[in-house]
Amino acid sequence: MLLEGKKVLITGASRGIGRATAIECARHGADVALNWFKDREGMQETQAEIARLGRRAIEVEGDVALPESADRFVSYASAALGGIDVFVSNAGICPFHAFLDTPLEVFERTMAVNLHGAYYMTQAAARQMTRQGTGGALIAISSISALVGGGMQAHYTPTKAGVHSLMQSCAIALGPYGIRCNSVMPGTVATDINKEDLADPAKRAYMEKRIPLGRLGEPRDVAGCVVFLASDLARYVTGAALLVDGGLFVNLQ
Ligand code: NAD
Ligand code: RM4
Repeated sequence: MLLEGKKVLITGASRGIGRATAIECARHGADVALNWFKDREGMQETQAEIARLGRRAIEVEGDVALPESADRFVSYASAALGGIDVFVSNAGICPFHAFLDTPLEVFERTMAVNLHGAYYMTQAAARQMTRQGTGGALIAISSISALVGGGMQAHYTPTKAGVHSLMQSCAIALGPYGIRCNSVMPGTVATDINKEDLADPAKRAYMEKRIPLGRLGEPRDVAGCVVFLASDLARYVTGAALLVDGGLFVNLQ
């Protein structure tokens, strides 16, 4: 029970890594607030699973790309739960596309959701935490893609490098308030975000072969690491990044 009595807010919590993180936080004793967008059914499944664990899961709909969603989520959730201890910026999209003909809207939407959304949400959470004066933990779901490129991801990888950079700067800005800021960098985790990309058996087999631990990641593999960074076990960790990739990054040859 690493998060007993903590209040945790998570964006994009209706499915995938966000859902697994919400559930893992609840398993560790936290009450949670779920931001979600369009996917009511997924959000309700997450909520039901958390209720089964005997914890509270409140929900607030909102597109993270809109600055007003951040204030709404943070103010509503902190009022309902009685404050915030942990904020996880997870919501993200990755519409795979070749670089040379990526439509402007695809680039702009990816930036708006993944990077601008993370900034608005992180800032709103940090403002609330500093008002409370009780410290806290901010965690961004970055990616191995912050460190290495992807030929079909030139509009996506800069957003993942960007959110890690955001955590580094926030670690400095918010250290004096006792707020720790870190990134988690998942490798390739099978979720809806890459379902189509990994539907090609040759691509899937290639990815699996490149991972020293021999399998793609599961959302729960990432969730446990978020719980660690959110917990007091990581009380002297700030400005750091934790790769959660089964060894993919170091596998050159
Ligand atoms: P997913 O598609 O299963 O989940 C994404 C979640 O974000 C969904 O709940 C979706 O509804 C939500 N979302 C999308 N746009 C939103 C918006 N505008 N506002 C609010 N919520 C929104 O994918 P996932 O793999 O769980 O991705 C979660 C995060 O993990 C993303 O930031 C992604 O970049 C990152 N990541 C994923 C992988 C991977 O291999 N799956 C690897 C590294 C990093
Ligand atoms: C990740 C990484 C994975 C990809 C997902 C969509 O950041 O690049 O390999 O499948 O994004």
